[in-house]
Amino acid sequence: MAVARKIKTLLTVNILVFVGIILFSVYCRLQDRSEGLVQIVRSADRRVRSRHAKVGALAEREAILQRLDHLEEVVYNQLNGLAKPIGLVEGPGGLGQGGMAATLRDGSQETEGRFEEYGYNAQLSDRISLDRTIPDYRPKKCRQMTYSDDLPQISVVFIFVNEALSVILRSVHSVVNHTPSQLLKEVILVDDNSDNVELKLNLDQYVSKRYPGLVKIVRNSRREGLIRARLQGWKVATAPVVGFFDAHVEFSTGWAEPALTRIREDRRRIVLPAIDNIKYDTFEVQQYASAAHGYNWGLWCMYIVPPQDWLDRGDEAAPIRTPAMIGCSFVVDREYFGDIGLLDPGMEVYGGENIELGMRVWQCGGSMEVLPCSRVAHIERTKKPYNNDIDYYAKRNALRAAEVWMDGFKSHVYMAWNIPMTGSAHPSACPASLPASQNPGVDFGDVSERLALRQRLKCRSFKWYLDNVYPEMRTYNDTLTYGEVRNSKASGYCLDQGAEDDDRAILYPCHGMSSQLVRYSAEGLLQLGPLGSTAFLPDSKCLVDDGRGRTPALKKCEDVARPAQRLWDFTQGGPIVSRDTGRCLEVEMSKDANFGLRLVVQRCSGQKWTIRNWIKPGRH
Ligand SMILES: [Mn+2]
Repeated sequence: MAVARKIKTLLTVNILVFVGIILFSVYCRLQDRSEGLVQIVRSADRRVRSRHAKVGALAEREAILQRLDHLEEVVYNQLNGLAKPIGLVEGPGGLGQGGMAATLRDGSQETEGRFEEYGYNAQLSDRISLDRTIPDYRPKKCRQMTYSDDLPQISVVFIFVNEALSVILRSVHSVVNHTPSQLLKEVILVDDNSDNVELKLNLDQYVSKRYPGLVKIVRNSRREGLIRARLQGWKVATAPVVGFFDAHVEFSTGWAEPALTRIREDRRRIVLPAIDNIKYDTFEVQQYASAAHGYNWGLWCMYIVPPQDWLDRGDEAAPIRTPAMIGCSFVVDREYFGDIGLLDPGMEVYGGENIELGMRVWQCGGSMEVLPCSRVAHIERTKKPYNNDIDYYAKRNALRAAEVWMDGFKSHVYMAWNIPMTGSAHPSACPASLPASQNPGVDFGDVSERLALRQRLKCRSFKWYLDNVYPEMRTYNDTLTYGEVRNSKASGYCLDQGAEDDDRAILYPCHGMSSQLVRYSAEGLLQLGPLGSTAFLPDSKCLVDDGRGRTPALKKCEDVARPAQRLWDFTQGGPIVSRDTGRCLEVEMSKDANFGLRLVVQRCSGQKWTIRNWIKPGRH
């Protein structure tokens, strides 16, 4: 209590000082030089500044009077505390200050429950001030940079569904506290139909009193998913630039100016503030290394090493070219975003839209970059909303991106997800012999509008994009067939890469997941395991008959002593024959093997193999 009283007293003293300053400024008819005033007088400040351009002395006096009016309200708010009645904390100091790790003394049952609900320690969040500071992790050089004072304004959009109120409000406080008031036009909160009642009335009342006129709330009357929620935010945004963020972020000092500068220089740039991490359990803020945002062939995003030319340049503050984005933080010219087709509204929930935007902006004449001088800390939640079905949506969304933007390379997405290329949209492209029951029929919906968009924007090929923007990606264009491989003697069992470190293929009950993905190439390689995707990940290994024992080996394809040892003849429904030894890959019954089945190379006895999917009608 004593501490609370001290803080209250301090605040009161502060406020009295501000009142003094402002009265003094009225008296002297000074120019509006309120740069140093803290954020509590911010919204009044904003009103003044928006008129700053061509005001006469009269208008200015009026603005100052207006500010005084508002100040009264601010003082009231501070003394009474808007956060306190809803169980939250405002103001400087306290737990987690400076981005330090925090803990609760009373780790109660409730903590557990809310952890489950949100994927972070919401109870701890409630006790951390909405105004806490976080470390400045910008490269040193960024702190010396100066920016033009006529940068465009930004609307900041936060999207959420069932998020802790304190976490949402900290995102809001943080962006207001760390964005120059004349640059922050508005904050838009898009609620994707949350169930939680505290996100309705409490949130409404709080922001309307705390940030009158600054914060807009948009509520979806049904759950649209985070992709369409962002589009709702974009629709109501009015500033020339829009920033889209998850509602579990905190902004670093000076995050806005470099981003707005880069966009003003070239409106076709999509700028990604660099991401640091807020730990989900302690809310400690940790610096992440400089990274670009890439993805694998399943179109799932991941951090990747920055491009070589960026590393060679040795300038930590320089923008990092990136093929795509993680998606929790991006800033874009509002009109340009509309011109290039926003996010694909035909995608569901989330996943894939972030990759699709990367492909699209590059292929259609724009660019995407991570900006190390602009930083946002983000909670990586242990649990995300819509978790149960996210694999299905990610798959479906990936196929939409593949069908529209990836030309011949779309086969890679089908391979990565082990989906036959016989989807509803392409009945003509496939051999007719695949039983319908084997086709999971992922319906990716109608992409005709997106294809028309690509035409209209006269966009480049995916090949161009890979060569110029994502050269780290491995390609598998000579693949003939893919999917799990079954032997006629052991139904229900599939070829499997087995343990990753023992270099031995096995037979295992079929599940069609990554360890059972097999690709057979035009050259004759038989590769097992997930697609290697980028050069940063290990590639799948080659099945090898080295002619010595009866056990086939799994080796890195480039490590095979004699190339012929890794080549096989394989026809659908026929044997798998080593081109080097003429032996066949077969299954042997064996009591001491797992499942009583052993994979061997031996004299051909007529066993037959089938593989699930094929791309090109070849010799099989
Ligand atoms: Mn997030």
